[in-house]
Amino acid sequence: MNNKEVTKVFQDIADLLELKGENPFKIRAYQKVVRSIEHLPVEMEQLVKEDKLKEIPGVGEAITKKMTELITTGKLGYYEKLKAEFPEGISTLLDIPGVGPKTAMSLSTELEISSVDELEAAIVGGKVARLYRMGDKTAENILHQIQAMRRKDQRIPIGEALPVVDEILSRLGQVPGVKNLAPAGSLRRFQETVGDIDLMGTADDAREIMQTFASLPQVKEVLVSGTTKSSVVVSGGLQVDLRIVEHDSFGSILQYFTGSKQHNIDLRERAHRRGLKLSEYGITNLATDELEKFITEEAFYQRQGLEFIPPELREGQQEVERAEQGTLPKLIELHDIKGDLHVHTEWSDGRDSIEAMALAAKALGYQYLGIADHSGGRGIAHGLDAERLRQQILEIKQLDQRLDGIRIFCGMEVDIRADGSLDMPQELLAKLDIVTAAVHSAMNQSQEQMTRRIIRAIENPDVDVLAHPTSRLLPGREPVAVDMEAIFQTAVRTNTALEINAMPSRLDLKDIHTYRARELGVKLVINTDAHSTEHLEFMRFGGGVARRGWCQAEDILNTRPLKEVIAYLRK
Ligand code: DGT
Ligand code: CA
Ligand code: CA
Repeated sequence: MNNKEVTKVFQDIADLLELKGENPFKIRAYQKVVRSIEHLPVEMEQLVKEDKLKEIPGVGEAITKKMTELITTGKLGYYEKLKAEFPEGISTLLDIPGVGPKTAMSLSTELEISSVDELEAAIVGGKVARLYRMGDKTAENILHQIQAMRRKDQRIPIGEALPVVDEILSRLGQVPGVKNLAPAGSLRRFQETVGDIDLMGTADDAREIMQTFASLPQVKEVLVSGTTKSSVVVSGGLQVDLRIVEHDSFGSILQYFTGSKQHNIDLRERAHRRGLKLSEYGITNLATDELEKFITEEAFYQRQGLEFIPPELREGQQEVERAEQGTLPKLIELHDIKGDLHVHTEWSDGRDSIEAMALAAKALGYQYLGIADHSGGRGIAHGLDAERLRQQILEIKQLDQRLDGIRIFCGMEVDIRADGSLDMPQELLAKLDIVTAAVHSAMNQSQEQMTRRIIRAIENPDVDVLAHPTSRLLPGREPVAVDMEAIFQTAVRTNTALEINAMPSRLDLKDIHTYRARELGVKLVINTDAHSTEHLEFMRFGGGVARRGWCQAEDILNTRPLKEVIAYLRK
């Protein structure tokens, strides 16, 4: 049973306990567990084997027992019993935003609805609106939520969503009287995929910006068109919501809709203990019923005695606690990056020349660039054999002499063969400034084989960096089966750097792996894996992953100036 399936069961349990009207603390305990599992960098099956479930935050004796039962037998008696107390499919209904416990109960008892499809049919057939206290408007709202949920099921990689958002924002920014404009939601938190896009803004005249929004060329369908909120679907099926509020409330609304939901719940509970109520409108003093609005998020957090929490950290982990102590990390910024250590050229499957890549890197203000064309191993187009690598080294050295202001490293993205050996003679690898190793074939080896294979490569003294460690692709290709914890521990021991591959279809390491690797002291490097000069711009995506992994500049090798990188590579 994988972590996702375990999450689903514990989420269901929390929902059903809520339905039952159980003690909120108990429900909260299960919700916490769900969150912890979502952020777990290892498979729980492995933790069961190693008797380490208790190390998961929020997991005590009782939950350990339940998890063990579920993971080892595939079933959980407690869950089965709990489910039997309720009509079938009710937890599915609860997954729909806007459907609370009461509604779910009456839908399933009075209309015998047990699935989203049945609910949709019932709404369209007018049955739901006729339910006691329901009415047309509520029923229609649920229908919208179902449609939005379906659209959201196809999550879009952030690399596809961000350019669309940039374009929309630049157009909306031209509307007169628009003061603030920013993305919120998962996109702003830099999640690797987004379900929809949430935009926030303030304007003198909401109607004008809303009109512009609804008539953007990207818009395929207008779902809702109002003065405070509009929703559209753009090409590619992505839903985009725009909310416009008064200038003085921008901080409040941006904070609320940036989420995450878990982060907001943590904040809300903390505020409540201090006599404050949080909402999208601001902070209400419960004693006086006075509402305080916030122009900036900084002021919003400050009012609660908290340090500003960067969006990438707002995932309901330790961030509120750390903000209270004033011990949040100073996250890495794009301008901290001093070079890129993994790019391709026309020598293998890249588009541009070494010189063009070097000049583009220099134009970005970089101090160094690592050329890393493919080795000729199986399945890689135009990979270099030993002879061509020798020629390339010569050419790079000449070019490096000729070009001022940027150091070009001789490197290679060398293929890790199925047995963990490298696809290039040792005497040649020893000539390179930097060797980056990567898996490109035999991806469906067993976890044991794959782990042994990658560890052998990391232990190879010629290897400086392990590229895109899990080989996953977004969307579509699952990560290879590999024991990441063992990889991280080996990398620490051998002082081998692990790559955060910034290519939007990779983002590999991903956020939770980055978090764990950093925690263990693994040296990390953010590379774009650029196959053309434009791809050098992918660095922002890798930066987002690093920030979600709580990385500071010092955790990332390529924030170091040239001298330090050379020293590191010599070791
Ligand atoms: P997504 O769209 O699935 O990629 O993820 P988000 O985080 O963008 O979620 P979305 O679009 O449903 O809502 C945006 C943010 O708005 C969310 O992160 C927190 C806030 N929010 C929305 N609905 C609720 C709610 O019912 N309760 C709370 N506390 N916050 C909400
Ligand atoms: Ca969203
Ligand atoms: Ca949304």
